[in-house]
Amino acid sequence: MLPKGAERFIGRIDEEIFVNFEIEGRYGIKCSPHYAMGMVMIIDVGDVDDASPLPDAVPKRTRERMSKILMSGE
Ligand SMILES: [Cu+2]
Repeated sequence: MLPKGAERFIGRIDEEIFVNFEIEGRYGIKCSPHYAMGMVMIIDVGDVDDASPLPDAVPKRTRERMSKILMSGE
């Protein structure tokens, strides 16, 4: 998940990366090997429309995890 105009970024295993979020919006971060098990992170930058839906392609278990994260507001 990326706001319009934002660029994807990829980190490798055990690689430390630094990312500047200059475009407001919701960023969905996934751990590719464990994505289907729900290893994800959501970063909200600035004002985010909480009603924005999760993409259809998100696997069921991951969708549950992301929904839980969004509901907790953490
Ligand atoms: Cu992982």
